Amino acid sequence: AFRQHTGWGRAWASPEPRKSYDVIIVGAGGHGLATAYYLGKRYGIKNVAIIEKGWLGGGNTGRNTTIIRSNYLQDPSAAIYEKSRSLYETMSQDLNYNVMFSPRGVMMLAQTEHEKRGYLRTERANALQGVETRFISPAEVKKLVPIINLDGPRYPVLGALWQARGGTARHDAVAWGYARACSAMGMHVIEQCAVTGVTSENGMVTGVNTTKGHIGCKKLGIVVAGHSGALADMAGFRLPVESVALQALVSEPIKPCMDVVVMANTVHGYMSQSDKGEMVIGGGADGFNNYTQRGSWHHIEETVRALVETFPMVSRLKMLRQWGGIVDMTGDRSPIISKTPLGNCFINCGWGTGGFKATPGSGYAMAELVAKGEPGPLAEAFSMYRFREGRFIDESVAAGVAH
Ligand code: FAD
Ligand code: PYC
Repeated sequence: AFRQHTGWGRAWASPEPRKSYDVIIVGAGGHGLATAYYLGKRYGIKNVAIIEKGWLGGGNTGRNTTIIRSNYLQDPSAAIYEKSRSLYETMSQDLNYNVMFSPRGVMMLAQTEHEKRGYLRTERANALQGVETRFISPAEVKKLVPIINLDGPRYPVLGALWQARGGTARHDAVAWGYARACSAMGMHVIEQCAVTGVTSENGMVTGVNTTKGHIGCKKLGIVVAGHSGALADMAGFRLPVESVALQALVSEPIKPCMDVVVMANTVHGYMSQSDKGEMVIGGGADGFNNYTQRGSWHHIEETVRALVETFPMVSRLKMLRQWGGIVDMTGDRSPIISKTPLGNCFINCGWGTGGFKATPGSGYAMAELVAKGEPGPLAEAFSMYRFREGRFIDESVAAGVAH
């Protein structure tokens, strides 16, 4: 007789909110959950609520194309992205949850002389930073990616920046694994509860108004990606961040044909193959501010047209699904992990098109900031006040995705 699985417990509890907590984190995406996880694990702070307006991981965490790499140019970026990449290596063991980390290698194609010079510079910077990357020849590109067309009609492949230890992971599992670990530490993950206001007294945060009533806190962490501007507004300050849509699409599943990740940043397309066989594809971000989680039609067309030049086989594929997420873009394409003008209120945002790879490192650094009230070495360069002081961390090339 057919028997269903039985006895499967819930991975995380669904409690009603308490009157107050030591720490409230707004946003149960990967970054918010990772912050809570490290607050408990590294600082023993467990009287924590993570408040989510929708469902856990339903924001950009569950919408991204899962590329993990740390081949950035500037020292503070290389430090935090490399820390993050290394945390991915042990994440499944740390959380006892299979996040399917697949270090299959990531390559960024150089398709103009300018791009080639840029990647050679990054290769040398990475060598000094202890990040293993290598500029490889067109012949090596072809060996790693047999389906590529090196002589593209507009842009030939002149080589690539190759990070063998980069790769992908299962994005939902990252959120679910952290949520389970937080719940097991006694933290409250509160879904379907939107924060609608931030309350304060004498310049110090006292709590949040939510669709489930007021919830008090001693410290507040705002980790809401594309909605950071809205939350900052509630807390009484302005952020140098814009919100735009970034979209992705997947093809029908096909036989294994490409076992590395390829980004073609000049033509605005990138592609990997999922374990199911779908080709996972993305392009540039929309050029106008918006909060719709879908993206514009012309971007899909431009992305696929660009990829067809480099991967002619794409022209034979049927596309199955398309979706979008709202990404939070700073002017220097680097994140913000910062104190704010409101006392005991901290913000983590600005990861833009590239924060999935940063999830564990970001949580690690944000937890230190929230616990100690001051940034540690990984976060200190990423203060929001750098925009006032002109200390930009320019990563417009390494961000990869055109914006
Ligand atoms: P989110 O997962 O968006 O979490 C924020 C949460 O805050 C959301 O769940 C939201 O519902 C919640 N929230 C918002 N407002 C409120 C409120 N008022 N009250 C309560 N909760 C609220 N990065 C990479 O490194 N590699 C990639 O390959 C990659 N590809 C991408 C492809 C696409 C199509 C997109 C959209 C993004 C991509 N990114 C990629 C970027 C990456 O997804 C994000 O930078 C990262 O996931 C941000 O994580 P987060 O936890 O901060 O945000
Ligand atoms: O940051 O590597 C990245 C990325 C790839 C696709 C979207 N973001």
